[in-house]
Amino acid sequence: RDFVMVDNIPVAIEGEKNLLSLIRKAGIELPTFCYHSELSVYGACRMCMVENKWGGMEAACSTPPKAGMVIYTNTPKLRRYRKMILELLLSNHCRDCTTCEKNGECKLQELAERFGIKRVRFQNTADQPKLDDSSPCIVRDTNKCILCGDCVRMCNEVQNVGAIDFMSRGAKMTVSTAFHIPIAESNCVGCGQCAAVCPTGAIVVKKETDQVWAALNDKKTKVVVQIAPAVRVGLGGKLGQKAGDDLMGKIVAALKRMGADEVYDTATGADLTVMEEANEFIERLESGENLPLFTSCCPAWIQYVEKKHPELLPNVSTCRSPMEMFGSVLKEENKHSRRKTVVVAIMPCTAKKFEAAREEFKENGVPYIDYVLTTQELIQMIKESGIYFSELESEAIDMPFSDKSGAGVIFGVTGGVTEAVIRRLAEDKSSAELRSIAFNGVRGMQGLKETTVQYGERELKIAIVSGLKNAEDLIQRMKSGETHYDFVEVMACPGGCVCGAGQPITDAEGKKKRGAGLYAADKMCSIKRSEENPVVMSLYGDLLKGKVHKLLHVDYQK
Ligand code: HC1
Ligand code: SF4
Repeated sequence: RDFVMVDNIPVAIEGEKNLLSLIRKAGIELPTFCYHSELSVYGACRMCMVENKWGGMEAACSTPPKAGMVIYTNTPKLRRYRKMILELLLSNHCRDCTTCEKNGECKLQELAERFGIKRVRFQNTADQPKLDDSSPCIVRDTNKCILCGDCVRMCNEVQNVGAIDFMSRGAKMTVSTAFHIPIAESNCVGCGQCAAVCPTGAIVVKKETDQVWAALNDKKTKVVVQIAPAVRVGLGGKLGQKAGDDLMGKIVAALKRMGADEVYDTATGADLTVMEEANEFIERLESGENLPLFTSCCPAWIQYVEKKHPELLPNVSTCRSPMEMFGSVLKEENKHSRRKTVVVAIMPCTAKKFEAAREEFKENGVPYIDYVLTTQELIQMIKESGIYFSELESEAIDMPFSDKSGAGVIFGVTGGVTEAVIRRLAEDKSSAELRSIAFNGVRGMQGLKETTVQYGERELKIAIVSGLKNAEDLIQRMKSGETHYDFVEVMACPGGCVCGAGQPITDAEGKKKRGAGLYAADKMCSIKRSEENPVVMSLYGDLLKGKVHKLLHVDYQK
């Protein structure tokens, strides 16, 4: 077999595209800042340099493995080289680590510690640009940028947005929006994926924990919380639990201890979405108008359509996202409450913060959702409160909205919305049919999935995309007439909400576990279909009477 000698040990070549993967397979954690398997190879940080048998150095991320290669990963020359890079990076980097949002999670901090950097010999001569906190989703601090370009490639290659790019040259080089405009005024869609790949604190998720603590501590305020599908499987790795495990019961218990008055599951809102979206889809199939129907749950996707393809707005479902449907219901339910009601949504997503602040989702200037916390912020609050999360006993969701279906739960993974809608449309309600829907091509973390379903006489063509570049490619193929669909599910984050930028950062394996966790949670639900959820039925018969349009729909075209 072909192999490479890595530090005098033969390592077989098994299809690795670069030396870096081969070396990591051999159990050596080669340091990198700018390498991400889902992004193109940039080779800028030079931390992954290795030495060959002649004493020459090459970047492991951009060198393909060849049989017979002899390389060394930890020589005195390499250690000196890596320390020098770190020292230079630290020299013009803000070093207020203890108060940095990324404290404890920063790659630069981690590598400085790992390589024993104790002093920095160089002076910082760079300008100190101001913090850009104009966006409701992310905060940019260029003082902490190490120019690895991860955010630029994510925004361009994976999301096709191009809101940020390198500007200027040499020592003046920075990552910026066009003409240095605030990020909120750029074409950024708030997906937060740049923050998810940023190795330092240069781009972080915007935090609202102080406002939520204030509401929780105010006796005159009733705090009603809803928890998104993906959150329950996103905390695991961080709070001493297994990655991907469903921790909903413990989250409810933690929130109750922190002072939440009522805790609900956004999956109940997702059940309402399934009902409304399925109706809308049937209406459009009958009229033949505005097909394909694009899903509307993902606020970054909505912004993408608004900014790049406004001509497609009539095709976007008029359904509010589950978060907003449920938020409207919760505010309506509490309309006559003596205490002021604050609705907090805990989401895996940064763009939900933008969605909650949209004018469309306010009544008399008051938003249906007062605060959106990401999973990361929830973890922060649990840590702050001192709760031993592992030891918490699970608690149930509150009445009167305690029921949800498995269909609502799987919304949080790519393909989940489609599977939920197909469950609703299927005439056959047997468990064999449920299984066959699951094996019909809707599951899996691929960026594009296609399937067909029979609806009466018609064979419906369905596409499921995640990652906005994949959505763009699909739009172009539809526009050129190369393909057509009747229904298209779009989630901006590759893999769907489980991979949202508000979740703790994880690798591909961790993301898969989260997806699997939601399908396992679906299995544990006795109610499988949205239309079987008694909460949904009672809402239609009562609170939603005459208010379906007002509380569950939205017109983004206005
Ligand atoms: Fe999602 Fe959704 S699934 S958008 O990914 O439709 O954020 O989890 O809450 O609203 O239900 C996110 C997740 C979430 C909505 C639902
Ligand atoms: Fe680009 Fe998304 Fe970051 Fe905005 S939030 S800059 S769209 S990657």
